Amino acid sequence: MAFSLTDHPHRRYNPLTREWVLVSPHRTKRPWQGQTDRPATAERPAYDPECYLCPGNERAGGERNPDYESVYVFNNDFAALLPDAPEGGNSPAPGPTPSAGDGDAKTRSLFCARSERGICRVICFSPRHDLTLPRMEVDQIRSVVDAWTEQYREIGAKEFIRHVQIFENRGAMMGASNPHPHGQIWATESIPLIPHREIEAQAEYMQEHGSCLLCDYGRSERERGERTVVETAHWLAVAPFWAVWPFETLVLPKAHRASLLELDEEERGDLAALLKELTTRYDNLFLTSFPYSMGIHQAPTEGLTPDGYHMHLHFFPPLLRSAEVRKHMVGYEMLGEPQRDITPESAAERIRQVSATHYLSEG
Ligand code: H2U
Ligand code: ZN
Repeated sequence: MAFSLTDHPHRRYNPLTREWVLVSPHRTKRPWQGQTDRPATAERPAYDPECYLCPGNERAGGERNPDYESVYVFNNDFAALLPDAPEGGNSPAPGPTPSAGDGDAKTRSLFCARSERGICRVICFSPRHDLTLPRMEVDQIRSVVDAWTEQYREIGAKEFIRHVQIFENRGAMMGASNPHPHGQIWATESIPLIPHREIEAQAEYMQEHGSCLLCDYGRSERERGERTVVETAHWLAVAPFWAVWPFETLVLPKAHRASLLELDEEERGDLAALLKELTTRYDNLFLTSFPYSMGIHQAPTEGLTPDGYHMHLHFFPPLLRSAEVRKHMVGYEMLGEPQRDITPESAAERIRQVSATHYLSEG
């Protein structure tokens, strides 16, 4: 019997993080039936007097939100990182001027720590409490894209910030504390683990092949088409070959861009349109407000842009079979490596099959 990616257990390699995922496609031989029942939707009010993100309301920290009308950004009242954390620790400081650090090498290797300065902000996508990205107009999503761009520029310009992580945690299942549409920004003086790996992998690919990893990958996914989920004039969303989460997607600009700052007008508008379509399809998959963690990976904001660096967005949704049944990363996945049953190819097909019009606005 000849090995095939659709029938036999195998491992796939993620060239961005250099991790492997175990794929067990033989466990999913039953056909996809789709979901036919409409869920009971508990509609939320456009304004909730109890919500700490709604316009005009008081936040838990005591400050009051202005009567904002589009996007609103504020410093997180319970920030995980602080700009004025005292410097110290026994490991070398990150960046261009490492200091030696205290203690002998053996102690440092066993009990290594370093202070970390940073900034945390919250970004409300809309004054409307009842909306989500897929239910917002493309113009309003475009304002969110512009705000992300402006925040990356402004926070990235601070002398002690090297990395700006913009993300959205959506849904109680993902730990979002409030249904009001919002995201977060955590910016740090070091480059965190996952972006760091991706930067190195992209730079080494560029050295080895003389071209950009994600330019090459995006081009060949567009030729193959089997993992494409949404394609617009300037953007591509695919279920990556190495996806870990059942309906994970990777969103790429077709042109080589290191950050949101390099996008032109059309590319920005087009990103908003792609985000609307992708998140609408996600909602339609299980007729639910699809939970996910989404984040934008961009070039470090200090020093030269690393060789071959190509910005992108990751969507990591936890759902597996329905609005209630999620994938758990436990057992073998905690101890060995991640595993999935449904292949990224069939996940992409399912996302393509559902409507691009939101189920709540269909007649
Ligand atoms: P999550 O829904 O992803 O938890 O994000 C909400 C953030 O809002 C969270 O980081 C902050 C929390 O610290 N927050 C405030 O800054 N002010 C408040 O009044 C409540 C919550
Ligand atoms: Zn609200």
